[in-house]
Amino acid sequence: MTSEKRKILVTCALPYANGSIHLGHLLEHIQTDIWVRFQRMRGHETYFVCADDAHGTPIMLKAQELGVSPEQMIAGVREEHMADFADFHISFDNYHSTHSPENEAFSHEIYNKLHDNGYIKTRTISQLYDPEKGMFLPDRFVKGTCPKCKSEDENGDSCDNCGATYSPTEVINPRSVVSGATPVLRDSEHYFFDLPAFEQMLKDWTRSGSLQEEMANKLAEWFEQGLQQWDISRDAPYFGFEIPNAPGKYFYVWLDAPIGYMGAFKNLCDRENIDFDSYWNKNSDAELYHFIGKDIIYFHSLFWPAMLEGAGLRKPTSVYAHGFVTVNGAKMSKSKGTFIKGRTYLEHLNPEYLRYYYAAKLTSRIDDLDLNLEDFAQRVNSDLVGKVVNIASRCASFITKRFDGVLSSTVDDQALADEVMAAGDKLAELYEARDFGKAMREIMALADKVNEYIAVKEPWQLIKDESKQADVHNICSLGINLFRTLMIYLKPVLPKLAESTEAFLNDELLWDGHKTLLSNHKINKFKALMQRVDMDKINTMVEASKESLQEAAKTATPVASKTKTQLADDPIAPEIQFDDFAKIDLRVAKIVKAEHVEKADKLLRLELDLGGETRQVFAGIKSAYQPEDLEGKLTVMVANLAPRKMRFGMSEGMVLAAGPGGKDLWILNPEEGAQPGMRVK
Ligand code: NOT
Ligand code: ZN
Repeated sequence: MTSEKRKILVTCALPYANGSIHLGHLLEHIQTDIWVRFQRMRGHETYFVCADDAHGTPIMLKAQELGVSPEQMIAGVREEHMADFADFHISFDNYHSTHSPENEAFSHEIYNKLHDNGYIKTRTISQLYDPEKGMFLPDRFVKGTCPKCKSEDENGDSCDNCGATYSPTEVINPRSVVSGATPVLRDSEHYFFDLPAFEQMLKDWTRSGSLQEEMANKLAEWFEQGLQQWDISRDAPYFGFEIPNAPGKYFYVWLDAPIGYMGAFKNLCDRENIDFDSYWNKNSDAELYHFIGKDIIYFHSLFWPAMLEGAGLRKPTSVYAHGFVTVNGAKMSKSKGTFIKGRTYLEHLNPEYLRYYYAAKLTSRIDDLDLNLEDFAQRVNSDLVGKVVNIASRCASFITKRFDGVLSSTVDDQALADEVMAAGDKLAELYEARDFGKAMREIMALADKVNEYIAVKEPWQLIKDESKQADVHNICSLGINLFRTLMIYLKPVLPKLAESTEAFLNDELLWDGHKTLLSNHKINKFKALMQRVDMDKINTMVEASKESLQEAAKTATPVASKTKTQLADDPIAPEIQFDDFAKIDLRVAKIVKAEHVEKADKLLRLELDLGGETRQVFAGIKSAYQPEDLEGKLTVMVANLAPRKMRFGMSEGMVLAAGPGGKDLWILNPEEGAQPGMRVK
């Protein structure tokens, strides 16, 4: 199978350059990295590229809010993303940016070809425009009353209350999330890509390629609904590339994002002298794969192949979609601490634990994947530490202490050795098909067999018998050898453990090495190869993920800060039971003292009288109140919130306020007659 050398180019979806990498992104990057490492091990010429997706309105606005240029912001975020991926051992050959000269050149080239071939249409459309900010508003930057159920403060394109979807122009009392102004309708000429012209080609591509079954079904649904022309232009101000011969018009971020795959590869080709065209020309014999999440199938299986076809380039060999990550059975949640950033994870846990757990649960299908944190600890401990590494730790010391560190040349149990060595072909098929979960189960079943073999042979008993020394040597040598074979199989998943294994075995783990055993071979002293997962560390990580949100609200660093738009997107808290509600002790409190806090730009220090008891609370309401206006006022506080140590002192509760933030924030103010200390019910 390894004889025929393939040329393979692989990509992951490009993360947006305005947020941190979290465990959801990492599913995709780990899945792809395992596949890529496997292909490389098999000797295929494999390139793996990715980039930050740097354009669009949210990125432009976020940079404005931070008071930096978008170029500065995306450069900082890219550094952060690259460090996160490197620490999870994601082995990109290049990590570029869509805001690059290569990408601009390709975007222009492809657009010009589409234009010359008649696939670009223009027409005037009417859209909501923020007269104060002087910009057109994407749907998510409009809020207002739902036209169906009349629920207030709903999204510009859909209602969280009744689930209706609508056009932002139908929203009642719309307002701009950017400035608060009432948007007006305004005409502008837009550029469209003629997707329907590619319907037959796309149908053929769907059938001919190796698309996942679920993806082919999804496409069939879309064909049935009818393909639409795609709006690819946005008006200035926009952070992106200007459209050739269309002053003031920019490519919509989703046009140049996939082209960013080419830009990232071109940048690598120029650096390493790789023949770019042989990968992208219409008759290329190279394979091209995009690994993506299920939410962006439309872009990759309709727009992208159509754009490529229209520009006279090759189409992807396949697009592989995966599902979403849930944590402990639910959507990742900031309040529960299960919205875990890659960096937070790395501060507490070994990245290979996550690589293994994801591998163990991945299939080739589009199902969601649940990261159950207890199961995660249990699985890693039992499989990696308890099964695989255990083989080496049971056998190694005999070899070093008794046999000079040299493996014997006699195979003690040929049938067992053959079984473990023969599994390589099946495992290669499973890796190739992205059936990693099945591959991990096969490998662990083999590890069980090897452990059983050692347990039955009991070398630790035999060693006491002078006449059995050769047996011990042969048994432990086979144990070490089969540990090596298993580590060859696991190397795409666990590159660091494989590296330490190579140092220990004094041997490079190559895929074809699974067919042979080391004989009369000197190994090095065994050092512990992997620690057990500590549940306490997991709990600390979850706690830290809860905190990082509060930190984020306080300190405005480019990636951690919450922008207005993120606030607007904040998930609504999940439904709770009465018991949960009853846990909150709400009290009337009188603000007896309020003052500025030195060096804090959002906080006021409040002293609150709870009817006999005084509490200190730091409240983030400085933008809305002068301290002197607060003194003497009644408000409502959460009285049983665990005290929290802040940079400025202890905060012993929380006062309740309403509003979107900034100047628009009002503390709750009970009517006169309420007394400090009274329960709020
Ligand atoms: N930044 C996008 C996202 O959903 C992914 C872009 C992938 C590149 O996070 N493009 N295409 N097509
Ligand atoms: Zn509604």
